[in-house]
Amino acid sequence: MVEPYYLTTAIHYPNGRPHIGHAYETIAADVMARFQRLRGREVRFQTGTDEHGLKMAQKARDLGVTPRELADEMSSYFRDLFDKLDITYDRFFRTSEADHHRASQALWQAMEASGDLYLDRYEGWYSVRDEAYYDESELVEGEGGEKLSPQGTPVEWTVEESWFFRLSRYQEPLLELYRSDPEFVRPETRRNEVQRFVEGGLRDLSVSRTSFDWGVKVPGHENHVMYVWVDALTNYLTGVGYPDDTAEFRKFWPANLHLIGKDIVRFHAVYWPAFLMSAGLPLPKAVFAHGFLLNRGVKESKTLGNVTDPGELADRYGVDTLRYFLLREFSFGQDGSWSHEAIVSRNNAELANSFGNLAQRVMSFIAKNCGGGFTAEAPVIEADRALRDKVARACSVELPAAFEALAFASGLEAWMQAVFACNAYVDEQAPWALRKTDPARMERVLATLCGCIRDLAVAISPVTPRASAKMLDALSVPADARNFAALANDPAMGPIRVVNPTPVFPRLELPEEAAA
Ligand code: ME8
Repeated sequence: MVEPYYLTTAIHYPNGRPHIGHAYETIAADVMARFQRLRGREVRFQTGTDEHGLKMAQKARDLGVTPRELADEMSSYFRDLFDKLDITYDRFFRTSEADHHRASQALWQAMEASGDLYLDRYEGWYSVRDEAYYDESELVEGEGGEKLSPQGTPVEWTVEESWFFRLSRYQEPLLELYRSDPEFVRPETRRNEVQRFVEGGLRDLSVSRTSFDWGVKVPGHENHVMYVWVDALTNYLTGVGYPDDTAEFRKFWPANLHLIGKDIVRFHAVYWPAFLMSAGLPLPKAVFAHGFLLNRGVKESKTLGNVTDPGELADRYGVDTLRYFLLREFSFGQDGSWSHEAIVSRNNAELANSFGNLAQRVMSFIAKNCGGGFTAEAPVIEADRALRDKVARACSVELPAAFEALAFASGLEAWMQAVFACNAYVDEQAPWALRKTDPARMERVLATLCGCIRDLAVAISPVTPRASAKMLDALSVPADARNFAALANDPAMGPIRVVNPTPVFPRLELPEEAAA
């Protein structure tokens, strides 16, 4: 039986255009989705936009449009961006869609049936920017003495009739969850953070609002809309058919992975499992929080004028290069700082000069000098075997183990070491010189290299899907042989046939404004 694999990104606030952090998270999730498909799993991959809440309502009011108009326009920019970045989502989720309202109300009713919801009055601090309630003790002081959330955003005192969720009941069950399943929240720093927060005691959570109406209505109390995080988190259930489609739901729920950023761990690792426990639903298997991307060490913001359009980066440097850079440059789970120089030098050193050049030199030589193909007859010698073993280990063992653990950068490092080994082998074996002296040995060397290039192109294909597809086309590798099982079944790769090889990783120049 094919094992299903369900993964999600956070759903993004469409109160503005997408930024590089959105691209980073969604690319990482797409790499994971493609990687799992390559392993033969049946993948369900969901991303989308989180359209309700006060932040959206206020932004729409400022712009003089309705929240729905704002959501429709901005959500389309996210979708366009993800299409441009070759994101293979199965559903682009929008929380304003009708099935989602029904699902959120069903989850609400399940929590109500457990006796976990009650009506009261909320008095406390709220940050519209974070869409989060904070305890007085969590607030910090701003430069002008004003109160700020721990994320540095403004907070306002809020007094409102509200439904409450009995979060306090779930303190022990949550602590037990973190103890019994250390993989539930990763990386470890985030797990420790969450555990400390829960150990500090949990207060019941305000889960509805009455001061605005842009949201999912509370069943039976139509003057209340659900707190935006209640419906936002429910998207993970709606997307696999909750509450109706039980076959699909049973297949994909619980999710294997919620991939999110480090600022929203509390919602995913405290509130979300508590809601699910209350509703009697299974918990997701893992929540992984990645770090934040900075622009030359500085957070991008409109006031600083350093906001980058990720679509422009993709146009300028190529989608594959951007995807590779984002996963290769930073250790996943930690913050990272990007720059134009870093993208260009990573591309040139690794993709263009090392992998691209290797593939193009070998394949264009075969196209020109070997009539496009041959079957190598000369014996395999120790140097050939050693290279094939190293490349197979990197591509079929080391990279997959690292990707499975979301350690993308170290998986790519193992892959890069294999590319370097191929280039060293070309220098040592000098196949071009063998053309006159020992053509049979030349064919064996070239065949060894073609097998390695195939493995390398398949293994890297979740990260650089376009370039890998072109290389594998040129190597005449059938579509159904571009996966890990095929590499294992056919390690030697039989007859060589090369068709129209073209360079897939051009060298890049630093744009003038970045070089200045
Ligand atoms: O938090 N670098 O939406 P969002 C890396 N709607 N990741 C970043 C980032 C940066 N500079 N800035 C933001 C929300 N992110 C909610 C989620 S899920 C049920 C609801 C990440 O648009 C952030 O951590 O503010 C989050 O995972 C995602 O982008 C969407 O952020």
